[in-house]
Amino acid sequence: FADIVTFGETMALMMPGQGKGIEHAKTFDSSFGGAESNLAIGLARLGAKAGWFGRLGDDPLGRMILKGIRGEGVDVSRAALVEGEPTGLMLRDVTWGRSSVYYYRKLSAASKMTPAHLDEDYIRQAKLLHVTGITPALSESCRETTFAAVDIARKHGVKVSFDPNLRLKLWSMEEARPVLQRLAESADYYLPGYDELQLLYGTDDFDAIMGELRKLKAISIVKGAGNETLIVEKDRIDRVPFFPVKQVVDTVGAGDGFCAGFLSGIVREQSPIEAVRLGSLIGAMVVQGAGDWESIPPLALVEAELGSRKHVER
Ligand code: KDG
Repeated sequence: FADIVTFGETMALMMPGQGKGIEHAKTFDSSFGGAESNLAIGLARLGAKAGWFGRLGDDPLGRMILKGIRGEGVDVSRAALVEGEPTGLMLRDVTWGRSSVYYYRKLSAASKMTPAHLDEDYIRQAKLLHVTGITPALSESCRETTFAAVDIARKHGVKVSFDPNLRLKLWSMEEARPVLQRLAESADYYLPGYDELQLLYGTDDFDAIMGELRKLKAISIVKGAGNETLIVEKDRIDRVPFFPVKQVVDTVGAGDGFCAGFLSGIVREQSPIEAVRLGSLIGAMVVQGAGDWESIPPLALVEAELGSRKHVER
């Protein structure tokens, strides 16, 4: 069983070797990624008991993914390999300094998830359930499943965290807005990026955005407002500066790494400020390596890093 439970689609991830674009590449590095399993792997590396579940095809890619997530120490006891349904795939490249993602995931095994695939006891025994805005973008039944999982958590007093992970390649802003709002309203911890909030509320006005967040019962952790993270509560805003980054290699996965750091702090009963500092540090380390989750650091490295930085409370 796991203290932090999450679920969603994990896809095979192919990236061209030798820094070429997909169109001209002859060889590809093979890995996998998905916001929720990236988070679960991050949590496991940081010493938390994390569980991930989802549906994968019973095909070579699905088996590669399941072995990979299990091998990182995540509990995958509720994950399923489904015969006759494909595993989703994504390709990613960087051309002319711009990173692009291409999805091949319509009708994947993951997109066929329904509320019947949820194990109520598994969610009930957790301290926290984490959901993202990617899962409800996959299909109508995935949307119902996301709401059903949140309802189960609420019913049993399990805390809920929510990262909107807005993916406009999967749905339009108009379709996404009411779903993401509803999930934000049910969350205890809401982890949007500032750019996502600008799109969600259709405004650049900082005070208006903060006003919207203050209506929520959640503590909002707003990533990337300038070079800092904001912790927004009803009556106060705290600001935590980003950690310096020597060289940005790949920004994908940084938000998931941040979330892993933050939630691992929260389940260890750190204050939101301490937990955000941990998240920030992990985010800064993740952008300095390639891949979605490969460069999430292990706990020992994080502790060494924190020890060398005086402004971090311990
Ligand atoms: O946060 C990183 C994710 O975006 C990536 O792993 C792929 O889950 C993914 C998605 O659906 O975009």
